[in-house]
Amino acid sequence: MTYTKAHALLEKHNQSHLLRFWEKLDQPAQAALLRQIAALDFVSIARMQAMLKAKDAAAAGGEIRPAQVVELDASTRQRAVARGEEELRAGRVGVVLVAGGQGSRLGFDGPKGAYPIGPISLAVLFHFHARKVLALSRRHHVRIPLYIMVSDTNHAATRACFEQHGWFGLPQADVFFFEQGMWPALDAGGKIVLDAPGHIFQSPDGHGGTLSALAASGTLADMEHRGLRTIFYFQVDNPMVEVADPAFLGVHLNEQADFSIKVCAKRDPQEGLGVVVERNGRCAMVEYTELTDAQKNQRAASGDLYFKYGNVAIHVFSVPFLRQEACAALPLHVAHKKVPVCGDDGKTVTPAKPNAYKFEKFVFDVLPDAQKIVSLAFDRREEFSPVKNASGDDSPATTRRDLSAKWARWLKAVGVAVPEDEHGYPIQLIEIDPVFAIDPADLVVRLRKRPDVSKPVLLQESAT
Ligand code: UD2
Repeated sequence: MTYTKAHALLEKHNQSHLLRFWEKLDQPAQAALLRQIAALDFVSIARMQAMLKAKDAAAAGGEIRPAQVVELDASTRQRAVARGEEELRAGRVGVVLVAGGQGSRLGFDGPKGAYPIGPISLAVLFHFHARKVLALSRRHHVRIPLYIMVSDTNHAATRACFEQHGWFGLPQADVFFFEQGMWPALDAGGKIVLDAPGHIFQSPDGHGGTLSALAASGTLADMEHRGLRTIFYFQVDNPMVEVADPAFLGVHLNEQADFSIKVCAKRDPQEGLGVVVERNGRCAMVEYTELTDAQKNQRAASGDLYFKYGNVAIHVFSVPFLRQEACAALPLHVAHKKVPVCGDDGKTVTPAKPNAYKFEKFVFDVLPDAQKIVSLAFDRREEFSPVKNASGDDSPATTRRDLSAKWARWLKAVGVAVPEDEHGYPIQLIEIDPVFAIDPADLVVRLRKRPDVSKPVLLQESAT
């Protein structure tokens, strides 16, 4: 894009201030700014501006009630597992890991997936995700592509982490990175924020950006080309996830669903999990920040929370549904944030109070477009313990504790007594590399000698 074109475009959209330092920029900085301007998505920016103008308007209307949740009995589970395994064996399953977020709450300087979480090994989050994919592909003698969504801010560092760890044993040809979109922030008057003389402030467009990014990057076409039909989707911060869990895949397939969601009982009314609801005859997700206190605390006659089940962002998508939704104009979610701005003197200032609006799309906003959804209940002790905060709930300490407890249950299931503390957690740390075993059935085959549980137990591929 040339300066003249950029000038005309910005004038048309009332954003000419983005060029106000033009004369002071050197040539590479001018070129970089022109590239940023050329990539601005003015259709979405117009929606953001309209949203700011209407920001006091009522939220989505209509009464909400909890959506139906499926709980699997033993025989339905068995049928589901058989169906899911058949899909895996046929090579029709791919895995999408969303890892484009900024992880600011954890205060970790790097992609969240590079955070060391192994209770003993301190292996990184990506290790557990990637090696579950590897273990499954070995079990089913099939290639399972792993598609990782990154953003401009962490793409290079994420790739470097995979390279540094030898792709965690996966064939490099089966690991793909695709970049999500970046969006500018707007001030209260709808103007795009410049954070340096030659630079527009931008942040990732939310995990809802997965849908457009899959299509724009050619990833969706790759999935179709490989004959994939079923995509397992999850977030980077939860190393407990059962990647491509056959029971979940199978229920999704048996129900011919477009989109499926795993849900678990919320820890407490305030836990940061959205809830799946029915509103005006369609399913939708109401994010925790959008539930009122009365709704969060409401109780059913049983004494359980009325909105008992929370979404933990473990999903299955059918590939045709991803194609259908690739161009969907998902609703925007806005947050008032502290955004660095460039003053008239060209210096960057980070304000003490929120000064601008950031926008995101959420992947679960496709729900009302789905003809068929399944909301499947699971036991959170087995599959959910995310790393969100530096300390307290959902922190590295609780995740390592929960991982260790899960693997101790596997040891017990194969007949190894594990000493526990008064809260039922193993006294010694336990860690099992997914490639050593991905479930107790695997463990019973792989464990040649009883581990000494009076010391930390680390079971890895080379161990016998
Ligand atoms: C999310 C869900 C919440 C619950 C919880 C479970 C939303 C809005 N809320 O809360 O309902 O399911 O997770 O742990 O999703 N990401 C990107 N690109 C982005 C933004 C996020 O890839 O632009 C990824 C990020 O890397 C992470 C995941 O999405 O893997 C979740 O992001 P988050 O930590 O912002 O979500 P959180 O904890 O608010």
